[in-house]
Amino acid sequence: MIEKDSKEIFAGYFISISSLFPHCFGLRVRGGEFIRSIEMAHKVDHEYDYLFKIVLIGDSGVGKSNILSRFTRNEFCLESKSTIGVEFATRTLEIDGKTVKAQIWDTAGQERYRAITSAYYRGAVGALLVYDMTKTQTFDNVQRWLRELRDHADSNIVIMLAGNKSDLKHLRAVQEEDARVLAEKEGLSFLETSALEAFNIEKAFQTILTEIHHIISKKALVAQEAAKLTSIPGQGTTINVGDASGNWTKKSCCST
Ligand SMILES: Nc1nc2c(ncn2[C@@H]2O[C@H](COP(=O)(O)OP(=O)(O)O)[C@@H](O)[C@H]2O)c(=O)[nH]1
Ligand SMILES: [Mg+2]
Repeated sequence: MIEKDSKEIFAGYFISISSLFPHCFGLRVRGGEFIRSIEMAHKVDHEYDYLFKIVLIGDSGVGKSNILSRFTRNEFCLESKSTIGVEFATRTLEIDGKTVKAQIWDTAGQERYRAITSAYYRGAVGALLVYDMTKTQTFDNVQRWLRELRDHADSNIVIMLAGNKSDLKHLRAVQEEDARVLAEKEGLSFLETSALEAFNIEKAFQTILTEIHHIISKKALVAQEAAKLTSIPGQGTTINVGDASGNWTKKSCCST
């Protein structure tokens, strides 16, 4: 059911972007990729090993929606399109030889009113916490967003801090080193990104997804070892890669 919705949102979003925003570009920069993304939207369900929900958070205007459109459709939009709400967009990619479908959730501008509901965070196994490296205030608010994650998200959530708009070097207000120190202190991964130049966007999501995959692989291994110790020979074992809240979704058991 979720899959059907995602396709409808994906298609609707594409039409609105191309017809309403002539300032948006990137659609035909890589024609092959554009065609491929359309094909991917119509792929038969369940052609993946894992489905991971990732949430985008951070102050309004830092570039979350453009990071999402760059990653899922290779688009960038100069005009803010905060009035257009999209629940999530997806992209499927290979991680450690597994097919992973990333379901990335974007706010529809609720962050401006500090009104993101706990439903937004529910089931998320990864978060991209974005600040604007030309605006100190957005970096200062990172702590507030971390508190928000602590209050609403799973405690094992994988978090990456992203200093976006790295193309605006002459306007830099947040030093890379300061962000690196904060990330280390809080146990987060960190990258500077540019949705405009498509810099480190791919790497940011790859890093989050790989880290999540490593965590579930370890869990599966531990479960396997435990099962070996307790199972009666010849009866087979069951590997449960999910946690109590069912966050870690394996195709064969619980993604529909
Ligand atoms: N120069 C530059 N501008 C960006 C970048 N990412 C987003 N923007 C611009 O920043 C504004 C806000 O972006 P948006 O994605 O709507 O931010 P959101 O409110 O966090 O979703 C828009 O005018 C974008 O064009 C970037 O990497 N570089
Ligand atoms: Mg937005």
